[in-house]
Amino acid sequence: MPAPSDTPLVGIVMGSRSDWDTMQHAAVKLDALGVPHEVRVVSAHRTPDVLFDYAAGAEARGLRAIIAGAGGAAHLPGMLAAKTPVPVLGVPVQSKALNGLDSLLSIVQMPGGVPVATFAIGQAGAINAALFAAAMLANEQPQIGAALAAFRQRQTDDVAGNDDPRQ
Ligand code: RP5
Repeated sequence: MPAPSDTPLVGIVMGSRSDWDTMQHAAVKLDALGVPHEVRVVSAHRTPDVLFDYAAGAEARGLRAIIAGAGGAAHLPGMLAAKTPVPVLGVPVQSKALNGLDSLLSIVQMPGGVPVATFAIGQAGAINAALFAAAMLANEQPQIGAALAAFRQRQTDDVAGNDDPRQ
């Protein structure tokens, strides 16, 4: 069993600080599951060179997945996927103008050959991207697999133990 390490295995990136309200939910979930991760603002449009540098170094730094959140013309996940072999999990941030439909379509409609695994708009997508990243790591990192299994069991028990909505 590999020793737990603080070296980030997952990168959480977002197009703007304003995306943190959504993306913090991914960080909270990774923290809860004991998945070492880092968090950065990387804008496809305002700091494109930073995006390219981040993508270029991601694999060599040991990142096993990148959770990328962006809103509106949400090009960050797709451009990362174009520049790194590390799997990119895209989170459409709920935009003010179009409620995140613009974000969703910008992220999900990738051309064949450059995949981005796209999650739900907003908080649910951020949480599920973190759970998915943990699942990707579970086989090789048994402590992460155990934390994920325990979370799923708690979730099941919570629902099963509160099955009368009147109470
Ligand atoms: C995108 O534009 C960001 O991902 C963010 O969701 C959106 C708005 O950014 P701000 O104008 O709030 O910085 O690039």
